[in-house]
Amino acid sequence: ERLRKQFSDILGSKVPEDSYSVDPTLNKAISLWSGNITLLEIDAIVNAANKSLRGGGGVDGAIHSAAGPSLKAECATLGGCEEGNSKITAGYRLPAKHVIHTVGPQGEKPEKLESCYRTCLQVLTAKKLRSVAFPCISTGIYGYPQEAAAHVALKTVRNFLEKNPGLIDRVIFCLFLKEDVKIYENLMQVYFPIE
Ligand code: AR6
Repeated sequence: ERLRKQFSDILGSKVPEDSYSVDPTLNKAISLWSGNITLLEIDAIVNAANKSLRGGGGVDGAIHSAAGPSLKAECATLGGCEEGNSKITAGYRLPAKHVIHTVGPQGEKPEKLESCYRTCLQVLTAKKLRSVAFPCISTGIYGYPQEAAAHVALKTVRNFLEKNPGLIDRVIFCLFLKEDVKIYENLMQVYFPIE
């Protein structure tokens, strides 16, 4: 209750119903980082793609240009991807070993966005990969409100890590925009509290 009070001072009415326990092991696995996701040397970076998996603008365009044409060639063999689902490829010229392509919802559809984060983590752990970086899926061209999307992202990652202990060493939230840095810094106190 004390934590809820503290959060509501910071967050106004947007305090989630669930309250999250302090868990230093989970906290150690989470990083916020601001910059270009294509620079990260990590097991997998997530691409905010579209159903065709044939490339596009935003982070999708940046990942395809940095990875080179072999990425498009592999994507073309995958038969597209449904909204809320995720498919993995190699990273080619990227420093990341793999790319997990996920298709976010257009507009505010929390169940679909949650499914993006969850299926990315499922694909990652199914391949025995241990580190991943997420961009803020759907919050650019697809128009999902940033703060609402951050709640979904943090909640889904927290729940997955709790249910699947020991499988993932690091989850990086890659925050390209200053507003997202602020939003995530605030919400970390809710989903990954330190005291
Ligand atoms: N590194 C990290 N984050 C980035 C980068 C980057 N290099 N570039 C942009 N972002 P968006 P969406 C951030 O629009 O909303 C494409 O055409 C950006 O600031 O890339 O899911 C696809 O093909 C924002 O915070 O993805 C789809 O058609 C976040 O990445 C459609 O856009 C997501 O913005 C998907 O739209």
